[in-house]
Amino acid sequence: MPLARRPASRIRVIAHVDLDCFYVQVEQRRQPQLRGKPTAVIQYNSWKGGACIAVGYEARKCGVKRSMRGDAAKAVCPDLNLVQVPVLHEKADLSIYRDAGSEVVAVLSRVGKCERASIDEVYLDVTEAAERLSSKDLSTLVSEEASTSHIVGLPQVRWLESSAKLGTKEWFCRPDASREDHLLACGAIIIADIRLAVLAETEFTCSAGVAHNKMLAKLSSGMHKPAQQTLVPSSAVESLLATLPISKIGKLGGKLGQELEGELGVKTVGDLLQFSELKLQDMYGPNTGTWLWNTARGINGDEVQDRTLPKSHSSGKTFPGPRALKTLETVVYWLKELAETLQLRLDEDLSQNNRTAHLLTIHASCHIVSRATEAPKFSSKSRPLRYGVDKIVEDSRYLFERSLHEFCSHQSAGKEQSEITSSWAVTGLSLTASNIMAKPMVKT
Ligand code: DCP
Repeated sequence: MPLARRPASRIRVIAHVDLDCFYVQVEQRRQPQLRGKPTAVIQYNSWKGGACIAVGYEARKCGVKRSMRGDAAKAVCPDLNLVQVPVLHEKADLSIYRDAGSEVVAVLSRVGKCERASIDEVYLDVTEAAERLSSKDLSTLVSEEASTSHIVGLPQVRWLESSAKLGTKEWFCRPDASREDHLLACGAIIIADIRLAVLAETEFTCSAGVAHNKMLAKLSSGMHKPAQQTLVPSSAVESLLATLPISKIGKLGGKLGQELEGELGVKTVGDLLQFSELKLQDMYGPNTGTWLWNTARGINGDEVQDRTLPKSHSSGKTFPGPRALKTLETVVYWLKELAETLQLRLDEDLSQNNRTAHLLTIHASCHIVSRATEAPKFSSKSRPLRYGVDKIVEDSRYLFERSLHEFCSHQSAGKEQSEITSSWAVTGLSLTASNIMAKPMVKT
């Protein structure tokens, strides 16, 4: 459930930095002969050439899309270089990508509070650095990179109405800018510089959104890619949200978004503006109602968390088509493989960062063989995490069997139990360790 946090009273400058076609860039750094050539990274699974999980920008120009299998991608782009993710213990080993992400985080964290949001995404709160810069003469500080920033709604920004030819650098340096816009310009200068530092030190390009809160920063980082940045001045928020489909806001992608569409006929974020806070609270509860009211206005009080380490560790594998797991023995075999990888990462986190995880969750995708109608969702289940491969296997097996039992009971109407329990097929399995905390010091 989204949390309606009170917006900060201080003007904040927040960036969302997203690496471009990340796995492809990591592979191109490992194999420089692939640079500039159409390249895609495929999953560990050779069915129809493997699923594309990252597509380089040269390959996108040829029509290759992430949803394609390797064979289909080759058909639209015969020169495509397909690189398979590294493999360990018969499954994808993502450690090179995780480590590459950590290199980038180490550079980005120099400019402000840094939250690692995923393997290739980071939020930065650069308010303090922007405030320090704001007393300086920006005209000498706007780098070439910063002056190529995109500014949402630039032609509509009021001061430009009389002189539409003025560009980004002039917008940054104009003497009558509001304090908000001035700090945003300072943030853009800082982010452009640190993006160049990321490139110089890691060889990776990234794109960024710079705004006054996390929601707007995230929305804008993907607007101009690769290797570009986009700013959202407050004056542009209303028109930006007016046409933005609600699914573009992370927390509105699922059930809540469907309810809004079904119950209120809301399709864009701007459509929400017509409903009072009270009405939204009545329908969706006080917290979600206020969050929706705020979201419609681009208001978001979420703080950038001071976190450069991952929030959880996962180990998973897919079993598409004929590889689906159909017996408990094969599921347990794979639970052991996943548990070994998970335990390795837990050990690494403990020795490097002195952190321990406290919750184990199992997720599975399961369906009923030869059933035309949609099966109920195979529910994820959690329990306190106990360290050690054998214990993780024991606990995850227990959780899997409970979920399987629930799943099969939904199917049982009018059928023999043996027919039901023998007809399931698992196409994806993953174990996640979360609730990670610093290990308390033991007093001696
Ligand atoms: N990834 C994955 N499976 C997916 C989606 C992504 O394994 N279904 C991996 C590969 C990506 C990385 O995560 O390189 C980051 O995903 P993004 O969605 O940020 O996409 P990219 O970085 O590949 O491209 P873009 O430049 O569009 O952000």
